[in-house]
Amino acid sequence: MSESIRTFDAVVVGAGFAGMYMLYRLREHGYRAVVFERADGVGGTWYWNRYPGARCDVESLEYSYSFSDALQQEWEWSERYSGQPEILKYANHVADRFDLRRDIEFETSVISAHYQNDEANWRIATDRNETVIAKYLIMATGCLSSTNLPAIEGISDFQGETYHTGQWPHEPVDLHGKRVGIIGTGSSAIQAIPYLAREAGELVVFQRTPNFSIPARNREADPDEVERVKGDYQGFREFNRKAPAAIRGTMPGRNESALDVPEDERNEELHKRWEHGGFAFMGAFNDLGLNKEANDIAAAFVREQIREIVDDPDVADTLSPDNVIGCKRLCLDTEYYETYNLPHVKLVDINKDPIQRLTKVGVKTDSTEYEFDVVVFATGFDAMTGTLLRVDIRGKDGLTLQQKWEEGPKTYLGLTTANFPNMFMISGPGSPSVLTNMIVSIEQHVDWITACLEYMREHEHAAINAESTAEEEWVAYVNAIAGMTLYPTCNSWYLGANIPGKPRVFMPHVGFPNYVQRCEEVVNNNYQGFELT
Ligand code: N01
Repeated sequence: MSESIRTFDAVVVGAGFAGMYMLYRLREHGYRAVVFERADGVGGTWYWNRYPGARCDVESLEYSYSFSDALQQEWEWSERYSGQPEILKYANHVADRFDLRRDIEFETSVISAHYQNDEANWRIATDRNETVIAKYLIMATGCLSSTNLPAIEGISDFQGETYHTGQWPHEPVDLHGKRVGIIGTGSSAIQAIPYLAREAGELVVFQRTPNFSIPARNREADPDEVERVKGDYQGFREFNRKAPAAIRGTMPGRNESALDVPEDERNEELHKRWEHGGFAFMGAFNDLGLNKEANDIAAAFVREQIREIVDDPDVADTLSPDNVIGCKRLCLDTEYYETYNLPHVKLVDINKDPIQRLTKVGVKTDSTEYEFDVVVFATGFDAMTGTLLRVDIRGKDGLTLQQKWEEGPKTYLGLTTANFPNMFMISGPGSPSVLTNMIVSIEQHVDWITACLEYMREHEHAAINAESTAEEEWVAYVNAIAGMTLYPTCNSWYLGANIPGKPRVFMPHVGFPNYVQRCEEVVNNNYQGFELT
């Protein structure tokens, strides 16, 4: 019996916020599409990251879809910053409301996607032993979806429970009275630690690099603010899209250099923003991300707050970063620093006392063997490229994406990569993605891709392929903008520096409005930089 192969106009990989909206638009325009999703539900990042305390740090009224006014009017967020369960509920609501599930195939991973030159389409294989054919391959696989488990010796020897924050179990994990160790102090750990400390009998935090964290000051949603925003939601969205990171928050940025403001006024501004909470802190002055001297002022202010909050001066010192604030992703917290005043919480600086290995009973450092019932890895992700490179993607003439990106990701607009025709990436490397409100960036990419597909249909084009020169110029441009900021000055995951052996390339595009403008120029110039056949 001959194998029957299903064919589609488009295959979308991933049913997070990007994949769901992509499906909605494809259907709206009459394309036959299927979404393959490895999980058994929608939500992407919010499906996987269920660790205690997981919460979005973009305010709820902004961190939501704008494509349907009915949706944004009817949905009620309960808090200033939504917790993971509420965001996942929202994702499920969107899937039901727009009847998306009938075209999503869950518990199905795409393992390979090979471009067929002669047919100008993609042959895509899943782990269900199925092959499908589609003209378009759309990777909506997320920027932070491949977890990073460090190569610490003895992980499999440990006889207690181990968890990764990015793959937290769906059923509640009982930590009551248990001895818990946590490795890592990034955003996930900084959110989880206060919650773990509430339950654990003993909590030991292993820190390699301290991070700057600003209080989130989460609270219940303010009905007056909700009413005001819903009164002109589209106007609110448009205004936010013009902000550098497409996030406006509830306190406008101040358009003045920190160096031009007298010291007492400077402190007052920083205090006001520390009390207000959230990313508004970095909007205190317009050069905190650009000028080291200005940045030092804000960094010193946060160190001062840490010293005030944390009782033990040595612990405060260990928690105080000495690098550029905002160079690594700024964290938002609820009582993170306060947690270190609890008698059952201990901080271990693994620069001074390195982890040697995990043992049967716990974690062994140079000086001590700590015994645990549970070890939590809050060790982050192989960001931006990890998930794309785990799929065997082959473009023209069998070129693999792994070969092509050996020295780092190369894309045109962060949406396409040369010699992989008809393949799109939503929030791919080289696009603003993780430096913005992700949902705004996702919507912009999905709308751009949809318009491109419509253009191709109208002009009867079989394939779209980025030109190598356009791509080289784009990569150089993305690097040049990053080079104008303080971002490249530290070992962040934006640079791939958290993964041993990963090429060191600054991956996201800095700035949203300037990026949108470039994307529009490309379209207005008949898809400049693309070869259409
Ligand atoms: O991961 P991270 P994350 N030995 O990479 C440490 C988004 N997010 O999951 O800094 C010991 O930031 C590592 O140490 P170092 C957000 O974009 C958003 O916390 O490399 N330690 C670091 O402390 C965020 O940036 C939200 O020296 C090791 C930690 O593990 C991104 O996700 C919430 C180690 C990893 O920190 C990732 O955050 C949460 C080793 N071998 C996350 N390897 C919200 O929206 C790594 N570490 C709220």
